[in-house]
Amino acid sequence: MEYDQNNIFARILRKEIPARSVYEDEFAFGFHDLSPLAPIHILIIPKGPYLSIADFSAQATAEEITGFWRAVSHVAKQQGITRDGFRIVSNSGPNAGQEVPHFHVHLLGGTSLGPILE
Ligand code: DGP
Repeated sequence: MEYDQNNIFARILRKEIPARSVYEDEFAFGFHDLSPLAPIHILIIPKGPYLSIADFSAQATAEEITGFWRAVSHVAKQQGITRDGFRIVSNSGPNAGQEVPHFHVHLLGGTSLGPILE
């Protein structure tokens, strides 16, 4: 599948659609999920055009990969959830219910999250 330059997160990165930003640097953008599933539910996306975690891992530079995961870690600290704990989820493809075809991680915290699958 080709990367769709007009997917929602590409449009958010281009500031065509507003988002409640919590973090931005040259590699990553973090913003509140529109439909939060936990008291803290932040989406973190790389700035490059990657469909999924597999594409990101295969195609991004080492600098982009490092920068992205540092940003994820930074946002977890910024949100104050490192002491009590948090969860990172990345849906990839239809079986996981990936809705937006731009690689993203969900950072979830602020409560006891329960088992990963219900
Ligand atoms: P996923 O299923 O992993 O592709 O989750 C996509 C998430 O993106 C979902 O939790 C809802 C969120 N989302 C979809 N559209 C928007 C949007 O326009 N703005 C924001 N902030 N979040 C969105």
